[in-house]
Amino acid sequence: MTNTDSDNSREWAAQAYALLKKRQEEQKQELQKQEEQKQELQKQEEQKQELQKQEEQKQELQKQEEQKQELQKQEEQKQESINIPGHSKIIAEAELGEFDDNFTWSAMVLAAQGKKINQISIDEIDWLTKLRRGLEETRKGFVTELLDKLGDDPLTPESLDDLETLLIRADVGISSTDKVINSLRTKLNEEVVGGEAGIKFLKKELKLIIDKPIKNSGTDLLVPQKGKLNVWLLVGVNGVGKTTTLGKLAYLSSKSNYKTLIAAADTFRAAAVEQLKVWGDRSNVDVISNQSKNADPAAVVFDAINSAKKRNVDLLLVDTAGRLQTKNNLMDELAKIKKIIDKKVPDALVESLLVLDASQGQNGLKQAKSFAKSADLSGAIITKLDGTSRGGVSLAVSEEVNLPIRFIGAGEGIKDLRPFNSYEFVEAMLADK
Ligand SMILES: Nc1nc2c(ncn2[C@@H]2O[C@H](COP(=O)(O)OP(=O)(O)O)[C@@H](O)[C@H]2O)c(=O)[nH]1
Ligand SMILES: [Mg+2]
Repeated sequence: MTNTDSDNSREWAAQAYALLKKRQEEQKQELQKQEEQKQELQKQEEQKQELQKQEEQKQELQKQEEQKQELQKQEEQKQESINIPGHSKIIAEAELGEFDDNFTWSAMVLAAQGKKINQISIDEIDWLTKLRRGLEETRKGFVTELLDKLGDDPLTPESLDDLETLLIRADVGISSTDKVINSLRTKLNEEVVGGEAGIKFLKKELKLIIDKPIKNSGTDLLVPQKGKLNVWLLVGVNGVGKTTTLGKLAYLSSKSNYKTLIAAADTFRAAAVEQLKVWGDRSNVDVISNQSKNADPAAVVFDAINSAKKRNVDLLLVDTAGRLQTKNNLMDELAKIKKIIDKKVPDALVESLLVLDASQGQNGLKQAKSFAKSADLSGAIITKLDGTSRGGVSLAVSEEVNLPIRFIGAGEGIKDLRPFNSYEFVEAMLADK
């Protein structure tokens, strides 16, 4: 190898080395870059995780805050229900009681109306139990004696006399009693009627009397009609249960998804508005009122109709005053309220429902008659059927005042009002235990 050759080869090697070194350097740099990028990514990943963790913590805190608020709300509601004995704002389904005679009877009444097992609710059982228990006093002076008197023997003209007395005593009224007794007498002339068959026939006759005004009205079950403003006026003398009934109706209505509004048009009783607000609050229904002294009831209704129109309300429930002493004024007032409704919403479906306290028996019936004469009534609501011996007055209302019974109340709780069902009523009134 010549010098030049070796020089050349050294040169080449140096160049190669340099090249390799450069490549290595470049690779190193590349690796470092990748490493840096990796670290960067990792850092980003960690930051992301950190952020996520923070977000989760935030949500957790928010959840805790919400839970705290919920607990606080529940506590307030509990407090509130303590303030108002017998009522709770969280209205749960009734508790299932014992499997006893009450349950069996209630279930049988439901089954007899074609209800399937999976359609029965505890609330329904609860209500029927209440109704049956409520009518116990009416029954005591009536069915129990009747059964004793009838025994298993066939009905005789004498047992019809006894039945007549018992019906009158249960406040069924003379006219209804005559009707039932005459039908039974006719039947007796045609065939032999045993005790049990007699009761069955009696139930059928009583149901016919109650059903007549309902059939005549063309409406079996009163419910608000969608797409129109339904206005239900609750009328009746003081203390019969108008405001309470209105509260229960607001609950039923809003629970059935009707947009509901209350008009506090009893402007004479200072506490009436407060009483209504408590009820409205329990079923999330707003109350339109005018707190100023001696506010005009018709003006409250005027405001309520405006609100109802704006809010697309289905059912406007109107509480009215019931001072008996100034009956003429009362009737004028009702007429004025109706006029306002007619003028502002001519296509509204107006119901004037007379509220009657069953425990007042024939006295209540007298009121009903005088109201029916002056006010244009379309239906009746019978209250306080719990614990009265005068439940029979419902029949007198149907027969003598010719009003369809639309709802019945049997207790002071929010659920203690139901649409009237003549079958259930007669079964409860004549339940044999
Ligand atoms: N036991 C019982 N009490 C009732 C019933 N309905 C209303 N009451 C009570 O009757 C009283 C008068 O009721 P309220 O609604 O103020 O009557 P209003 O003057 O007609 O508005 C109140 O103590 C109610 O709790 C019911 O169905 N059963
Ligand atoms: Mg009232």
